[in-house]
Amino acid sequence: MLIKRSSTIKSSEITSEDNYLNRRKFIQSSTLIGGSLLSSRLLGANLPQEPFAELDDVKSSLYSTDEKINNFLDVTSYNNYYEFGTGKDDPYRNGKDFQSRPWSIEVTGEAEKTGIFDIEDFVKPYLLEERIYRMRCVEAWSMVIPWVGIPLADIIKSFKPLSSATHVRFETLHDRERMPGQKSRVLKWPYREGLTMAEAMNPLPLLAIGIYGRALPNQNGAPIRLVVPWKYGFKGIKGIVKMSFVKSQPKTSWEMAASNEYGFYANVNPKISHPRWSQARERRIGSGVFASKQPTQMFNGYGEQVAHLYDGLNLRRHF
Ligand SMILES: Nc1nc2c(c(=O)[nH]1)N[C@H]1C(S)=C(S)[C@@H](COP(=O)(O)O)O[C@H]1N2
Ligand SMILES: [Mo]
Repeated sequence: MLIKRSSTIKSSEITSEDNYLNRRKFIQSSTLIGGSLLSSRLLGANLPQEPFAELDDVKSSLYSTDEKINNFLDVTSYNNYYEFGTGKDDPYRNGKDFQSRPWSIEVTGEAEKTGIFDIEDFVKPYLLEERIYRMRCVEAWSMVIPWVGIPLADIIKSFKPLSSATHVRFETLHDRERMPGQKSRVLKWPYREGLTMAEAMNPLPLLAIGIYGRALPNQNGAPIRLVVPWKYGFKGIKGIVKMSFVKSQPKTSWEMAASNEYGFYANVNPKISHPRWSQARERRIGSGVFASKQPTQMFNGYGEQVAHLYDGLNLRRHF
């Protein structure tokens, strides 16, 4: 496996969208050779030690959008990650020296299999997928990001949750020295998020370990973070150290901070305004200062895959 240190990656390799699109074509065409992808590459995903290391054996996914992707610089310098500060470039600046190895993930609660797993063992059994998803932040901006990861449903199945489990709950690392933003009381730490079991078992949610075919940069949630493309970005918890199968709806960080503004469901919905701003439109990052905002789509455009999850649920009340 090719491992590159971030400092040895030329900016020409990572900032140009054209290069990336070429690389994507390469990935797609290489997956076609002999139709052998599934047999020969199911050997297991290798997770590199170094930030920005290239990830091997990534298959492209039918769930990807063909919308124009955001460039690497947008995706890695305009972030929300309050553990490293609340400014958009704070995670990029203050997350530089964060060490995401060694790293373990604790799995607890209502499941047959529980325990503490090293990140490498946690992801090793799975084939990596590239999923190009829209991401809509609750702050009314959006991006299109090429994630690399593992479907959450596959990982959950391997732990054999019990029928008593109604929700899955996640926690970010809690360490004020390594995550200096946790010295501020802007949120209650650790950052917490959750999904219903039905949401978690939908094919769309991804546990991402990379972007652009490379290991996740710290500011994007290294070494592993959740991506739930039909929900507001804050559901996509970063730096995950704990996954619990629980018997009731868990309290999430943003709900605890302001339950009238941020609900548990947080489904993207252009018709339900945030108390302080409209959610009808969004600014696509990178589209230019003078570009007009584009309309926000119900469920961020993923309704075909997820609308059935909410049959009979009052979305105005369960926002
Ligand atoms: N632990 C943690 N996870 C987090 C956040 C955070 O502050 N802490 N911010 C969320 C918000 S509001 C958004 S929009 C996305 C942003 O992901 P990105 O910076 O990779 O684009 O991460 C989410 N995950
Ligand atoms: Mo967000």
